[in-house]
Amino acid sequence: MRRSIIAALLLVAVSARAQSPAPQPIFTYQQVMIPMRDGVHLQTAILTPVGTRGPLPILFRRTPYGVPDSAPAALPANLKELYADGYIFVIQNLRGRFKSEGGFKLTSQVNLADSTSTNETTDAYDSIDWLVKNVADNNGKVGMYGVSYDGLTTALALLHPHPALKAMSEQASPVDQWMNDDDHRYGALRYSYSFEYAVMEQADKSKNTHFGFETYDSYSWYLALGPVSNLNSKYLHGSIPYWNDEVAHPDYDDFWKREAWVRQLHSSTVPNLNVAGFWDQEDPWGPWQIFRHAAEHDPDHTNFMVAGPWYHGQWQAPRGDSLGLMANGGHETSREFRETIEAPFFRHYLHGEGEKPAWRASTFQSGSNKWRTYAEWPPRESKPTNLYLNSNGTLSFAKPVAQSGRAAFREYVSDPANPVPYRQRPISPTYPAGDWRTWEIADQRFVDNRPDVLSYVSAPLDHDLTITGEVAADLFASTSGTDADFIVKLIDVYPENATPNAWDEDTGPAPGQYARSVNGYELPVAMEVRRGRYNTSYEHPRALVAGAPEEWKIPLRDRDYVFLEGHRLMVQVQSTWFPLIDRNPQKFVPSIYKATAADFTKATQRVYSSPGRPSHIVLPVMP
Ligand code: PG9
Repeated sequence: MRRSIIAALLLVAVSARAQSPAPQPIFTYQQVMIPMRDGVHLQTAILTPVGTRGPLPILFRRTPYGVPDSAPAALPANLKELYADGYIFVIQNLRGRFKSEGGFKLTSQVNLADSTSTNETTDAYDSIDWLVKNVADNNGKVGMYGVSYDGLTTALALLHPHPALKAMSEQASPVDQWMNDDDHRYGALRYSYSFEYAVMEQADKSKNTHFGFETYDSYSWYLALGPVSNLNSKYLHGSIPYWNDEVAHPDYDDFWKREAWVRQLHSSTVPNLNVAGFWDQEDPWGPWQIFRHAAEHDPDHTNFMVAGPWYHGQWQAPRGDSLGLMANGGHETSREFRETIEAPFFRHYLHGEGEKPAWRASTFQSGSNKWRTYAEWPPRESKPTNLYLNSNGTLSFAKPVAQSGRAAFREYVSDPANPVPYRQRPISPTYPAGDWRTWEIADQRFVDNRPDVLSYVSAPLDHDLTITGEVAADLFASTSGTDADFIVKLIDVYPENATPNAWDEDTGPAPGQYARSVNGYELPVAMEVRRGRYNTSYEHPRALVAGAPEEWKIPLRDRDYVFLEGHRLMVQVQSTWFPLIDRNPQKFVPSIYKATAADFTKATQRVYSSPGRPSHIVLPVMP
């Protein structure tokens, strides 16, 4: 009896579903080949919302990753807010990718002085010109937007914008691939990423290629490979042009300076909402530089900065209620960003409705877990305050005093044959991006007890400590070798009785799993590497003097973070971070990319803590 009732109910449900009308298409789809000034045609998809009346603005995105070949059956979560306001969405493959004609160079070189050249700036210009003249029912206003490469192609339009380009939101755009974006950090090669990425984009024009590692743990693969030069001799054989360029140009030469397109930007040419993630594992730095360059001349205040607790692009995830182990105090930061910042921004400039932002910068501040707005960045009230590394392994705001009989340094042996992994092994390949996305938030206890990692810890804080602005490390350090890397991490150590966090829908496993304990969690707030050969000049590397202490200034980027009462601060120092950063041979050679296995040597690194050599972190402390 019971069974037949259930069967009857099921039958009703099934036939109700069968009778319910098929879902209505939300977009009409069109694909066109748009001509550029040199006759090259670019593959472009146009998605027009069904059933809208009256002309609409265009939202334009330019990508190397492929355009949709049909209209989406359902609205992607990140487009909900924009869709509600009404836009024609246009997505274009860059030249040389998929069915777009021409060659894909994977560089952002733009020579404004050469009127015959084509590049991403001219391609954006020509495409917008075509779109406003040819797309039905557009209102003559175009916005550009996109994350990472799509953010870069957005930002490059700033250099010579088409008059119809009325607003843009570059999100995680790189600006200078040698200095601090995907491929290097102040000249230190972001080894695994830049190699795997170049293969992904340049191995095959018609797809995104994942390099075939023979082992799951890429740490052991890269270590067994030996010197960087073996990548070409054993695997690539010169087939990936961008990788060839990288190893042909180790120093900050004209190749990289031309690549650093932001050097040509000195004013806010188009209203721009710059967006950055504080834990962005790829491009955390570029948006801040675009924001600062555009601010050089911004009389109408059209240049804005937004940052939050996000991995690369996480602000476009459905909710953003946590990042790894770090919860956001009940906030769905990604949805809130789109609803209250991104959509109103485009609504103001492209639909002429609502106000422009009243602030210059807005952040979601972790720790306090609150949205903040700032009239200027960094806020005037934030004061650079030194936090000193002491030779007994503590951290304090008091400068070290001379101590007779006690060594004013700590030391460790750095061995390129046994480098410190940058995240817990096994280290999966970068693509498809599984745990790569959240490694910057990983609990640092996994390296705490390594003999080649120094840890310095403060006493528990007796009040909340807010840092807002640029953080930096100022190390006094020496090596027994003639080249060296120093990696510095600023860490928030949670108390042992911290409250557990829930898993996040964007980054965590299936529902029903246990909340993760954050007791004693060592949460990295800022991390960076500095390569000794470039300590005094980026253009002209030089050998370090073995045993001679020198000052290492290591920028740790913009932050907005509250270390809560009861938490402790920690600083870790180490000299390898593998395979994120290639291994420094620790012996000076003209190019590390030509080093042989015999060049790699152990070295003893010292970090000083004396009145004359007071290693410290500079914290932008808010009153
Ligand atoms: N971080 C990627 C990238 C951007 C620009 C240049 C090279 C790589 C990306 O996610 O698109």
